[in-house]
Amino acid sequence: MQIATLKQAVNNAPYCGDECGYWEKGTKTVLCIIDGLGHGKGAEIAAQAAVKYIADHLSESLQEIFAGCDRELRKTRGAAGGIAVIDEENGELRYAGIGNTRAVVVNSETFHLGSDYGTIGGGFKKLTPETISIGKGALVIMFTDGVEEVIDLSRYDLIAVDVHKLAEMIIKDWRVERDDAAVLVYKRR
Ligand SMILES: [Mn+2]
Repeated sequence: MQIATLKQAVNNAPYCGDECGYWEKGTKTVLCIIDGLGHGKGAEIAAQAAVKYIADHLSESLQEIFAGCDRELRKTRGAAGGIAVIDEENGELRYAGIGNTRAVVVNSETFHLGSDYGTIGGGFKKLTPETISIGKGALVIMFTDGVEEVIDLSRYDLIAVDVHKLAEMIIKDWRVERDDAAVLVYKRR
C-alpha cells in the first residue's frame, strides 16, 4: 500500500496538536488520525499520547483500544480521533471514531465513515465501529477539522494521483487557517 501524512500547525507554531500514525502488523494495516483539543503544546501532548497508546495496543479490538486510550488520556486535555484497521488480504476496513475527525473511503463511490460523540480522555457513551469492503486501489482519507468538513474530491484524478501529492493538495485547497491541520492518505495496492 502507499501512505502519506501531512500536518501543519496553526500560524506555523512549534507545536502541532494534530497527529497521524500508521503501522503494518501481519496482514493488517492500522491508520489513525488524532486531533488534540485546541492547539499548542497541551494539544500536542494529548495527540502524541494517543498515538503512542494505539501503537502499543495494535492487536486489540477497536473497542479495547478506544477504552484504553480514553483512560490513558484522562491526564491530558483529551482528543478527537479515528482508527481504521485494514485487512489487506480480504480487503476489509473496520473503522471507529470519537469526535470531529473525518474519514472518507473512495472505492467506486465515496463513503463517509461515521464518528461517535465524546472525547478520548473525557469519555464517550458509545463507540460504533463500521466494517466496509475496500477494493484494490481504494483510497482512505482521514483528516482533522483543520481541513474543511466537506472536501470536493471530484476535482482530483483519484486513480492516477500520488498519495503524497493528494495530501498536499487537500491541505492547500481545503485548509482552515484557525486550527492545526493533518491529513492521512492511504491507497490500497
Ligand atoms: Mn482541531
